[in-house]
Amino acid sequence: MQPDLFNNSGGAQPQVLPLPDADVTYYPQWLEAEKASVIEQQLKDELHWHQDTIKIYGRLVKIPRLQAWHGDHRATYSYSGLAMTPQPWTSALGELKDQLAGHCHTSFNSVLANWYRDGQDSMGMHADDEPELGPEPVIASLTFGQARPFIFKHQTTRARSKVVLEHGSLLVMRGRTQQHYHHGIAKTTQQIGDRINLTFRHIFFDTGNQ
Ligand SMILES: O=C(O)CCC(=O)C(=O)O
Ligand SMILES: [Mn+2]
Repeated sequence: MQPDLFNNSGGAQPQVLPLPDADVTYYPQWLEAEKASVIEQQLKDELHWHQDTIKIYGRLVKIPRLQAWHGDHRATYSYSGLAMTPQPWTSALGELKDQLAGHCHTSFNSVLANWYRDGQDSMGMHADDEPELGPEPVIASLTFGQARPFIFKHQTTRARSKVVLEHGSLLVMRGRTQQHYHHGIAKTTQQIGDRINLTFRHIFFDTGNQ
């Protein structure tokens, strides 16, 4: 069992997570619950959801969740060996992007959406360290629906810890977090509801028009 990084006694207060070599802040209730529920439904209805197949040890397997990739036209991105061309911003995604840009003092040009349909949907441990994200990416992660533990694993010490990401919460990872940690969402045998997560990112291009 991983120790919890967030002690919820602070209510809606943001908390810098006590992770060595990282810069991660958790904002519970960044979106008010009712507003988050309205947006969750819009995301389910409007995003370009699909389930990709990837090759693992020569075998084709479906990834255990639905995904959608939206963003500026040129924000092509490769993820687990898949090249993804973004769908256009929906109005819900565009509004969130602008709000998050103000909040994080940075700009985002794309968002990866993941829909975990139940406890068997998951995301393996990984870092958001693709070269097109730059050396110290700012990743803004919004959660809707079922709360699930987000696990961190330090790359050198192997220390594991977790924060339960709640409905309407925001997690912002910056600095050298991706260089030092892997993160992921584990499967669970518990009967749980579905969850949508959005990770807003900035993709850099080599054309000079960043
Ligand atoms: O679902 C989550 O909270 C994690 C998503 C994630 O790590 C990613 O999209 O790269
Ligand atoms: Mn990630």
